[in-house]
Amino acid sequence: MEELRQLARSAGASVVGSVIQEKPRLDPATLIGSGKVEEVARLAEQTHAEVLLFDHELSPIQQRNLEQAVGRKTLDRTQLILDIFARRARTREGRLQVELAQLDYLLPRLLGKGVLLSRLGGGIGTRGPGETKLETDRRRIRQRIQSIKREIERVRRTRRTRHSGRTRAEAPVVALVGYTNAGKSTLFSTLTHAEAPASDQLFMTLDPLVRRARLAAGQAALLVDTVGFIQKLPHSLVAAFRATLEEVTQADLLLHVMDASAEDMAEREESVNAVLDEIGAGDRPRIDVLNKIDALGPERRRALQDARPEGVLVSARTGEGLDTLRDLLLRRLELAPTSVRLRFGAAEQRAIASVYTAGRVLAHEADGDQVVIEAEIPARLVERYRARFA
Ligand SMILES: Nc1nc2c(ncn2[C@@H]2O[C@H](COP(=O)(O)OP(=O)(O)OP(=O)(O)O)[C@@H](O)[C@H]2O)c(=O)[nH]1
Ligand SMILES: [Mg+2]
Repeated sequence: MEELRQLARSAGASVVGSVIQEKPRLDPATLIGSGKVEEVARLAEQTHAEVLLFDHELSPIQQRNLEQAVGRKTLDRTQLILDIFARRARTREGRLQVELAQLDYLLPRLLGKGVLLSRLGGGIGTRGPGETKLETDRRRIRQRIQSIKREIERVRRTRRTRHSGRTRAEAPVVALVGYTNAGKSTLFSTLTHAEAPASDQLFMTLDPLVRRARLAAGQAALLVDTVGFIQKLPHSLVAAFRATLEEVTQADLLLHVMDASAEDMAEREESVNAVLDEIGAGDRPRIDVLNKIDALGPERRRALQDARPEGVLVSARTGEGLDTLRDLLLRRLELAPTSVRLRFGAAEQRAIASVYTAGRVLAHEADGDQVVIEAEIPARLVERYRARFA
C-alpha cells in the first residue's frame, strides 16, 4: 500500500484515505465484496475523493461496476503506472512508447464499437492515448499501433547505428538498472558530473541518458541512466520500452542499483531480475550496487556486506564507496592500458585512426607499404586488434 501511495503521489494525486480488504475469493463483479464497496463509497463521500485506485488488476467489467457503484473514476495499478509514464514522457520516442503501451492495454478492453477512449484511457489527469479522436474503434487503434511500431523501429535503427560506432571506438557501455527510486540517476550524476533529474517521485527517469564517466586518467566508460522497474510492471510497458531498453541488453556491464535502506530489498531485486530476464539482459555481466548506506547504521552495513560479499556498498548522496566502485569498474571493464605493436596496410586509414581514439599512440612508422604502430590500448581491445593487425 505504501508503494501505491507513492505511485499516486507521483501521478500528481494526494491520498485522502485507504482501505484494505483481505479476501480469499475475489468477487468477479466488483473485485471487493459488496459490503466493502459500500464502505469505500462512504469514505469517498466523507473525504471528497475524486478517484479510486486499486493495487490489484481490475477487469473491464469490475472497473465499470465500481465506477457506477461509487460514482468515482476508478483506476487499477497498471493504469496508474501508465498515467505516470504519460506525464513523464518528454522525447518523441518516449511519448510513442507510452502511447503504444496505453493502446495495447486498451485494445482488449474495448467493450464494443465506439467506446469512449477518454473514459478508459485517461488516468488521473486526462492523459489518455491519442487525444485526437475520442470515439474510435478497434480497427483504427490497430492501425495506430502498427504505425507507432514502425516509427519506433525507425528511431531504434538510427540509434543502433550511432550506438555501434560509439561503442567500438570510444569506451565500454555501462547501464544503470534497478528498481524505481533506488538512486540510479543520483549515482549517474555523481559519476558523470552531469545533472540527471533525480527525485523522490517514482519513475522520474523515462528516457535513457548517456554520458561519459571518467574512471581514472585516460580511462572512461559510457554510462547509461535508464527507466526504473517496479513489481508487477505492466507487460505492455516492458514490451513498448524494448527499444529504449536495448541500451541495457547491449551494455558491456550492468550496475544493478539497489536501495539498501528499503525493507523489501530482496523482493525488489527479484522483480528487477524478472524484467532483466524478460528483455534478454539476464546474462549480462553485473555488479550489485547497494546504495543509500548513509541511511544505515554500522551494524546493518556489516550484516549487508556479509550477506553479499560481491556487492559494493555506496552512498550516491555522500560519495562514500564510490572509489571502490570505480576501481571495480576499471577491473571488470578491462580498461587497464596495455602495450601492443600493430601492423596495418597503408589503405587501412580508418583502423589506424581508431587506435588514436581508443588509446595512446607511442610510435607510428612506415615499414615499406605498411604502417607499424606502437600504442597502449585498453586491455579489453587487445585481442580484437591483435587478431586483425598483428
Ligand atoms: N539517503 C540517500 N538517498 C538517496 C541516495 N541516492 C539517491 N537518494 C534519493 O533517492 C531518491 C530517488 O533517487 P533517484 O536518483 O531519482 O532514483 P532513480 O533510481 O533514478 O529513480 P527513477 O528514475 O524514478 O527510477 C531521491 O530522493 C534521492 O535523493 C543515497 O545514497 N542516500
Ligand atoms: Mg532516475
